[in-house]
Amino acid sequence: GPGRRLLLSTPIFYANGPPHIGHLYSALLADALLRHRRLRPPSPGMTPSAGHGLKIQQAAAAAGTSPAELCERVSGLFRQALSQAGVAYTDFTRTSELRHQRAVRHFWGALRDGGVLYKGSYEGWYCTPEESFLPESQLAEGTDAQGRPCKVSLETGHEVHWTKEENYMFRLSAFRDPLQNWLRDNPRAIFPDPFYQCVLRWLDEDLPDLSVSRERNRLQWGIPVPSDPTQTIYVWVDALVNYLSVVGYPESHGAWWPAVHHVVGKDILKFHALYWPALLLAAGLEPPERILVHSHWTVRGQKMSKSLGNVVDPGVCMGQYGVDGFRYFLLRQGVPERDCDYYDEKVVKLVNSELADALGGLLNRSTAPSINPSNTYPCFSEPCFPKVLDSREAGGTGRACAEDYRLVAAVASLPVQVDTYFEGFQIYKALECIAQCVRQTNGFFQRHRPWKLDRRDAGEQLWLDTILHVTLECLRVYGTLLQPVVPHMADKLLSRLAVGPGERHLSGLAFLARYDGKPCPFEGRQLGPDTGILFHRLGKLETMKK
Ligand code: ME8
Repeated sequence: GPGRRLLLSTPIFYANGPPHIGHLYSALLADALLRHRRLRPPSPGMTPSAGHGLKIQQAAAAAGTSPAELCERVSGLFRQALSQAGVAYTDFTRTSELRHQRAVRHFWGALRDGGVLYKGSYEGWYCTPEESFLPESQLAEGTDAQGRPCKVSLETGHEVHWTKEENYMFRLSAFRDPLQNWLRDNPRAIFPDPFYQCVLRWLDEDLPDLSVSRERNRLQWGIPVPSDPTQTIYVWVDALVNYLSVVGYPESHGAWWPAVHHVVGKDILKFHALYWPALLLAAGLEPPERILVHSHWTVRGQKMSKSLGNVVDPGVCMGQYGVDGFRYFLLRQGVPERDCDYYDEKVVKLVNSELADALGGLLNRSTAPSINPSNTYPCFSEPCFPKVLDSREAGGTGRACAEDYRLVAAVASLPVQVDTYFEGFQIYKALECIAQCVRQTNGFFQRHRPWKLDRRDAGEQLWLDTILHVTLECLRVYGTLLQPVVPHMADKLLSRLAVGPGERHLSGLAFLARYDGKPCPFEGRQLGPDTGILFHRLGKLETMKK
């Protein structure tokens, strides 16, 4: 239930290159989920870090620096991008931290004591960018950097190398039944459903044992195997245990574990949905409560890659579209079930129409001095908008029409709808519903032409104030619900409506209380100062980019 402890994590991004919009997307999903939870009674959360492994060791060598120096610099870039984006993480962990290394050594000990490790000679095709041995079925013919034919990974196209070494192996093959049982008992453990089905299919296929260490002479950048310094612990075991070290494993994780939700990209689903739960079970712990999976961002139809030179820098985007504009775009357009395509024109079009015109325009029009000269939260008049549709044609005093009642019903049910979508990891649907309600409210305002009403006429004034009251009540709901996605903009909106810091929770929302015959705490209140346009319309791209 709400208010209970929950650890929300993002992947522990590799520190071998700067952040891009895909990384930011993962972090924003986690951030919005967490912020949404906080709209209900309070609870904490965590986020990212950097890493160990061959991939980083090689990236450092290529950059003519040490792995430690590279990690330091790149993790700084991640931290900076996340802070700029307003990702409100409570913990930014790095695998280089002492608490983490202690946790990994302890975890290794638990695996060893559980009898699930054995030493074996391992031979196979190794793909360094994926930090994995790949079976023949995962290979294809390709070419290396010099254009010579070579074997490559079917999935990522990266070159693989024949590698033979002594490794510690983890008896993954023994965990098919436990994993199947876990998934059968927890049909929502992996979300959205297509990914759950995908993991079930994997479990029907081969489940070979997993190599969980590397020879020290090949990989120095990592944690040595306790009691066997010739071996380094496999980077994925190291990285995954980070989720435990951050909650105080091995001493105090009990307060959290397994109340953890991992947000991950589909590229690392196998590590999180097969290896990680199996390793946890082997170490005497429960699998994570939920794994929330999202697909990838492509750029103008292409995979983002350094070699194509099309990597989109989130810092540049936030500079161009504003932090909130960019957050809104990624969360409104990103659909976890499928890959989404990024291009600049799409961002401009979306934020201009939904944030600047629809939402900003509505606030602007309904609080303009010409229409609300006293700058107060206007009063609701029950006879103008009786609880039951009572049109003037039918002899009643009500001025509201059937569409207005539909608007009120839609906004009244919006918080529950949004809550359901957040719970179901469908933030984009929550935002779509809000955008739909904003459009309906604009329709309501437009339809009744409040600017044509005359304040000197007592009857017209009551109706004018009622229109404004309903509009501001709608805006108050949108501002409250949008806080997890566009925190700065929502704050600006709510401050303008004089909604205090303690009145921004979902519990006390009480939309249109007067309509239900209850007092409205906002009526008659002085509105907050006009601090300017809610969201500045973005100009043509050419002029912005110059
Ligand atoms: O895999 N679209 O780190 P990593 C959306 N260190 N999200 C994307 C993306 C894209 N095009 N590209 C990357 C690692 N991501 C390991 C994780 S966790 C114990 C260890 C996001 O830096 C997505 O979340 O390669 C993906 O899973 C993650 O970045 C991979 O980050």
